[in-house]
Amino acid sequence: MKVEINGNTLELTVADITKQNTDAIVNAANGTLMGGGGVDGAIHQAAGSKLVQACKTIREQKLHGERLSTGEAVITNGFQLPAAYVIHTVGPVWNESNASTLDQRLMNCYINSLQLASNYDLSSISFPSISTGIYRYPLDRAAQIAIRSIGQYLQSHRFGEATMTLSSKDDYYVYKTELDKIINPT
Ligand code: AR6
Repeated sequence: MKVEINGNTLELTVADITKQNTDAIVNAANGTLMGGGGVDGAIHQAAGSKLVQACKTIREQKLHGERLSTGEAVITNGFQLPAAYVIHTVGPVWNESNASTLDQRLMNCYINSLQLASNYDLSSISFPSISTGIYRYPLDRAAQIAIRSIGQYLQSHRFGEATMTLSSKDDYYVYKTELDKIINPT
């Protein structure tokens, strides 16, 4: 499914994000930036070991040894990936008692990643479903935040193509439901 928003496009697809040849792919990382399971593990595996070296340099030089905060984003090359760049962001770990703060941080993941891509003059980006795997965010809630955040950004910027790259048909239909809501508000 592909929709036009203010001259930009927002697409939903079921695919392996490590195979996407957009200018950038987004990694659902953790604050250490040292790799992990899920999509993070798959991206590091496909990019090769230079990716973790680049992340180490960011930790040392840009973050002065600190972890990347939830909702923030940094950029590296894509090395062996088809995508030229990887934007690493840290989604929130779901915790029902703190939902509205976490929602804001999840929104920041999408907005900060798009902003960083724009700063690098990139015009296409692929996102995974941030926080809905190991970080256990409720899928419908995360999908609504993702679609609204990307939609808002595209509404107010000249960007290009944003793609949500989903790992299953089930996820796809949840995201499609949220995208249908912003195209045909009732
Ligand atoms: N392509 C597209 N989507 C994928 C792929 C892939 N190759 N592999 C997994 N997914 P998760 P999180 C989907 O757990 O919840 C890591 O250890 C997956 O099915 O990767 O943000 C990090 O280091 C799910 O729908 O990310 C962190 O510690 C979505 O990607 C932690 O996990 C996100 O699932 C981050 O957890």
